[in-house]
Amino acid sequence: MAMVEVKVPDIGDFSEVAVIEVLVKPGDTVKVEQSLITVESDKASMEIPSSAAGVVKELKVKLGDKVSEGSTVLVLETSGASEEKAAPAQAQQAQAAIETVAPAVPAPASAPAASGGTVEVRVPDIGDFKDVAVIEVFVKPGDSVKLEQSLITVESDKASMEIPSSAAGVIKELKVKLGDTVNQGDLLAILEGAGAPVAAPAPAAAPAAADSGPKAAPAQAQQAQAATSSVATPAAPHDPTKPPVGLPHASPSVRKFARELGVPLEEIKGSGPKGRITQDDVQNFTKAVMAGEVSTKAQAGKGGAGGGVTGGGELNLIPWPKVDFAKFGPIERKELSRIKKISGANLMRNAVMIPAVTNHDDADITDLEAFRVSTNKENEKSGVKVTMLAFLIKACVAALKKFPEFNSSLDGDALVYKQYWHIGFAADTPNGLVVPVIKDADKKGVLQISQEMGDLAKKARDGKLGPADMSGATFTISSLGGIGGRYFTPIINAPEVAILGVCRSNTEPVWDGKAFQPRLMLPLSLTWDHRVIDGAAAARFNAYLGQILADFRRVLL
Ligand code: CAO
Repeated sequence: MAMVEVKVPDIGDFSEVAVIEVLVKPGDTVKVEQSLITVESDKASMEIPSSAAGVVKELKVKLGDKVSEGSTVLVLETSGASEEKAAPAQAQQAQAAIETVAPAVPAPASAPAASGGTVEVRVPDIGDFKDVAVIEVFVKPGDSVKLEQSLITVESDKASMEIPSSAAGVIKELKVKLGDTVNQGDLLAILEGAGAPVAAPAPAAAPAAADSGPKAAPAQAQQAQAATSSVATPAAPHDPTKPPVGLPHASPSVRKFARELGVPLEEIKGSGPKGRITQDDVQNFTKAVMAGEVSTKAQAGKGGAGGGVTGGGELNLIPWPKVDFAKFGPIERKELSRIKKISGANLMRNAVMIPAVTNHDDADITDLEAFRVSTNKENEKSGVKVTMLAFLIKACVAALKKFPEFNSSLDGDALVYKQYWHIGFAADTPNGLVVPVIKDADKKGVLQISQEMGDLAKKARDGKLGPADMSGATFTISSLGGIGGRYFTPIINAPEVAILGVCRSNTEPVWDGKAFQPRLMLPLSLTWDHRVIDGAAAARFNAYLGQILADFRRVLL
């Protein structure tokens, strides 16, 4: 047994290229010449083969790393015998790569065509690649192309490469089509317009992963713009539950396109020759995923397609409707405020993740409101106005003490019961909703709570609340009483487990057993997390709250 470091061989001018695929992992047994990683520059991608056989002990690169010739890819544990062969094998492999991409004769420049102002673009020196098939055509007559823009992809049984334009201009005539075979010097296109012919870039071929020998391509290819090796294995039909067969067969530009979209290439069935994945395949796959017609392997693992939550996984929602509103009438677009962006994300999470239920009830606050009004009259000079919300905070503290799970938070499989009672209240501000917190509401009187609430509400409206003013709440009240409404379903402010919504009180006829009496009734809406609280407990909480509000002396009990 011996350890062998497998290094990136001479890959010509391709230095500091990004690792875009890691094809093996520690513990894997690899053969000589088996592809280990794929690297990609902005022009080309190639697979780096192993120079020895053995078991992968340690990976020295990860996705996104940049490597150059000589960078260690991994450490292999080899048997003694194969280790001895490893060095020559490695050398040979490196040699193969050198021969494939080493610098050599510059490719011919584009030749001005006979007619004035046009330029002929021909297949440059592509080494040993003879009669290679055109498998992709990226341009069409009328297209403007830049110097070095890929025009076509050609493919042999070992490698594929994109052929760049040797000049900039507009394509007047395209001389090749899909399925044609081309050789060095063949006319690809006639360009006209802007670009003068420039010393041409020529394509380089990288060694195919499966290319076993130094026969790949001679050195001339160095100036090549685009080279890619790919294992010519047809992509498997899409079945996210099955591991992909072979590596995705796609050109560098398609790989890049897929990577930008986050599309798993190995899950796409290629429609091109030999199962090659085209840009259209990637687009169609993306559309199918977005429409919920297929799911990716990642989605299948989490629950799959099919609308809704399956297998305990995440929501698989259809895309948000995209409407051009301006088609229907004048519009004005305004960015959401910072507060709205932040609170929106929180509300979204809480609405989606909490199995929330809302109980509606009414509390008779006839006497309490009379008491509040008289207290405010007595305290007129103090400047502190006692609000119904302050009474509600105090009443809620009493209910939370009686039903402690309403003052708790979920922590994995445990409930954390808090021994403090900090009550948040939703405050409407010009910039959006904020929730300042009255700390230790159990230790404060209604007057003090009213005063603090007034101060915090002003701070909120002035946009001066700090994080400390808004953190630590154990329960929240959202009061729309000053505005109106009957009932609503507030969203729990996680990690709290319940929230009380309050609407405007109304004088209503209430049957006292003998007759209808006019009573001031306060609508209450309690939303609770069903993972923590049961419906019966919620009904009891509301009933108890109603009793306290009906007779505030109960707070003292
Ligand atoms: N029933 C009847 N009248 C009520 C009432 C109720 N439940 N609650 C308040 N009122 C009255 C008040 O007595 C006051 O009347 P006066 O001016 O005659 O005294 C008036 O309505 C205005 O009250 P207010 O809303 O300014 O004061 P508040 O203490 O009730 O509330 C605050 C303060 C900061 C909570 C409130 O201004 C606010 O921002 N509310 C909106 C909260 C919100 O947007 N919630 C929805 C969140 S979505 O989940």
